[in-house]
Formats: sequence, C-alpha cells, structure tokens
Amino acid sequence: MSHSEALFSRAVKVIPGGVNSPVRAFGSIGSTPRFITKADKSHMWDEDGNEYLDFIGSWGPMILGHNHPAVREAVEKAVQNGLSYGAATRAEVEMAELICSMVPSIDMVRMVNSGTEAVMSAIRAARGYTRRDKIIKFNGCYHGHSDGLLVKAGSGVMTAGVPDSLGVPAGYTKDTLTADYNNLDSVRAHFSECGEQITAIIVEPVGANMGTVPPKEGFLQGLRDLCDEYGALLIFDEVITGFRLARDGAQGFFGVQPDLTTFGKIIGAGMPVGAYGGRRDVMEMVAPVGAVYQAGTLSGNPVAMAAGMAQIGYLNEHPELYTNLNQTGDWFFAEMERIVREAGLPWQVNHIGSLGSLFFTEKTVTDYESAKTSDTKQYAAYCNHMLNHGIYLAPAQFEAMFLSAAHTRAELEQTLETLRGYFEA
Ligand code: KE4
Repeated sequence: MSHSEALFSRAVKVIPGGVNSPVRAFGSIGSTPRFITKADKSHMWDEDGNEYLDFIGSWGPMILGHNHPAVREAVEKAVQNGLSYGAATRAEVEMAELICSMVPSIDMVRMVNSGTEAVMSAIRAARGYTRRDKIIKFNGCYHGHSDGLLVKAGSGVMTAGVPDSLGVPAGYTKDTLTADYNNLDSVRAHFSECGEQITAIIVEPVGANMGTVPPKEGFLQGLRDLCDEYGALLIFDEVITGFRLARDGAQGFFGVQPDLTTFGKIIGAGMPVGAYGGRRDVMEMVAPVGAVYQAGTLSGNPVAMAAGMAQIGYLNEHPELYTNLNQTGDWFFAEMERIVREAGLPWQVNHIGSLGSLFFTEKTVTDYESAKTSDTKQYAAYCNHMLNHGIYLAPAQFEAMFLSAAHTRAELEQTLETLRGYFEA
C-alpha cells in the first residue's frame, strides 16, 4: 500500500470523502488522491516521493508557480509580526489601492476569505443596491457553494453529476434564474419575462468550471447591453480569470466593463483570500457605511495580504508576463489539438490564454449541454495515464488546465510528447 493510499484510508474515516474539497477526491477518475508534501515552481511531490508536473496550480492561484521567492519572503516577513489582529492594517489599504489601480472598473473593494464568500457578498450588495431579488446565472458556471448558486453549477457539482445540491431549500433558489452560456436569447427571455425583478447577471467571463469555454464574440457585450437596458448589474466572477488573462482580468482582455467583480485564487497567491469590488455607489451599500451587512474575522488577514500583495505586485511590475504566458498557452493548446488531429481523433481542445481543456467529445463545446456530451470515462483513462507519467492534471473532465510562468518550454514539450504517446498507442 502506498503512503497516499494509507493516508486516504485514514482520511475517509474522519473527513467526508477523505478530502476538504470534493474535486480533490479523484472519484471521477477512479484513483486514489495523491497526498502532496511539497511544491516548487511547476512541480509537486507526493508522500511516496513521486514528482509531478503540475497543471492545477492549486486550481488557479499559482500563476507564478509554487513557492515563488517574492511570495515566500513576503509571508516569512509578515509572520514575524503575528498572524492576525482583527484590526485595520496598512497592508489592507495597500492591497485595496493596488487592486483599484490595476482594474479600472474597481472603485472600492472588500477583502473576504474565499471566492464563495466574494460571490455571495457581491450578490447581496447588488440586491441591496437595486432592491431587486432575482439573479441570472449560467448552466455550468460555478460561483462557489453558497446556497442560491448551487443550481446547475459547474466544477465539482457537475463532476458529481448532481445538477443541484441536497440541503438547499427551494426558497433559497427560487430567485435564481438559469440561462445557457453563449446564448443571449436565453438571457433575453428572462429579462422579457421579469426584467424589472432582476438584480444582476453573474457570469464567468470565461467559463472554466464546465471545462474551459470561452465567450463567443459579442456574448459579454450582449450581457452588458441587457443589464443597461433593464437597470440590472453585471457581475463578472473573475475568481479564476482575475489577474490571469491580463493584469485587469477578463474585463480588460475582452474590453467589457462589469459593475461588480469577484476575485480569489491569484489575489491570495495560495492563501485564503477572496474579494469583491466595483462601482463606488454599489460598494458604499456595504456595512459599515451602508446597510448591506457582510463581515469576516480573518478578512484582510495581514499574512494573506502579504502573500497577495507580493504576487499581484509582481504581476503589476512585469506586464510582459501576460504576453509570454498567453502566447505560451496559444502555442501549447494548438499543439495539443494538432496531436489529437494527427491521431485521427475528434476530441475538442478549448483554450484562452493560459487556461485550456481537452474534451472527449466530437461536439464543439460552447456551453453546459455540449460539455456534458464528453466521455468522462475516456477522460479518466487519459488523466490516469498522464498521472502515471508524472503529469498532474485536473482529476475531472469539467475543470481547466492552468499554465503558469514557471512551466518551461521543455516541460511543456515533454507533456505534449506524453500526450502523443497516449493517443498514438
Ligand atoms: P472558492 O470558494 O473555492 O475559493 O471559490 C469558489 C469559486 C468561485 N468562482 C469561480 C469562477 C470558481 O472557479 C470558484 C472555485 N473554483 C474551483 C475550481 N473549479 C475550486 C476548486 C475546489 O472546489 O476545490
């Protein structure tokens, strides 16, 4: 029995499913999760000494790679002064100023502890501002596990094949309307029906939780126009795309400005950090200045702020990183598609910048329904093969691959060779 297997047999006795987040359980690929001991740059090591080239990067935070010196040194310095005060600090002001300076649509920002918390708080602020109740989300998009959003959600919910979650009373989702990604008519229908009750549209500007699904030309602008027409707010959930696609996220990359934005992952550099922000008139609805209550013991934690500031500060000072990373992604995923085609296979490769997915379906994947035509058993076989060859991919078809600035050309070429070996076998 491997150390990972032994640990997993202990874990399942004391942690639901043996993991603290479902997608880590490797259930959909029928394997034992690897228990990781260390990560550095683009690599991770498990309890059995196996080394992996990591394409998850903690599900997005590690855009600079693991254990980046700028981040590590900032954290080592911060912990000397204590871990948390529950009081205002300079670091929170500097973090908020930095985010506001990098993302033009952000006038004000509130730190929280996860993407889930950021999204639930942004929606509450939107409802407080518009005094309306209904929200529109898209099938296959995942915005964290707050009750009202566990409706046809992506990520682990989609992987588990449970379109909604047990334990969520109907009253919590009655105001959640769902539409189809990349389908403006499905959104327009809701506005025609009850536009005056709709507080906001929340959207992943690049779908990354049904696998990677980029927005079609005009889709995001169409959402912007519908919100303007009906007095609703547009919320971009940039927990994954924020500070990844560009220094000003997907909204900068696509040139569509939301009213509110949620962040996570990269802004914490691996520490538990989320944030929501946007228009001043909306954000000033939030307590203590406004009547929308939201709070958090560890929000703006000084050590987490040190990590986040170090990472997004580095990104701010090295804008060439985005050009290089996005060009690397364009090359890598194009090569992946070429290999699949040369092997005579119909599988689909979607990507944008450093985010991408290989779908085991011959259908073009543009939304939840087309993503669901993927053969998850074929994905499992592929994922296990790559894992056994030292390449750590998302253990689920409905997730993304994340490239980082730490992945070298040689490592990516090796990955493509392993992929070729699998498909040509
Ligand atoms: P967290 O609460 O997990 O920090 O963030 C929730 C969230 C919100 N919005 C988007 C667009 C997200 O992708 C996420 C979380 N992403 C998943 C990966 N698909 C986290 C991995 C996990 O659940 O363990």
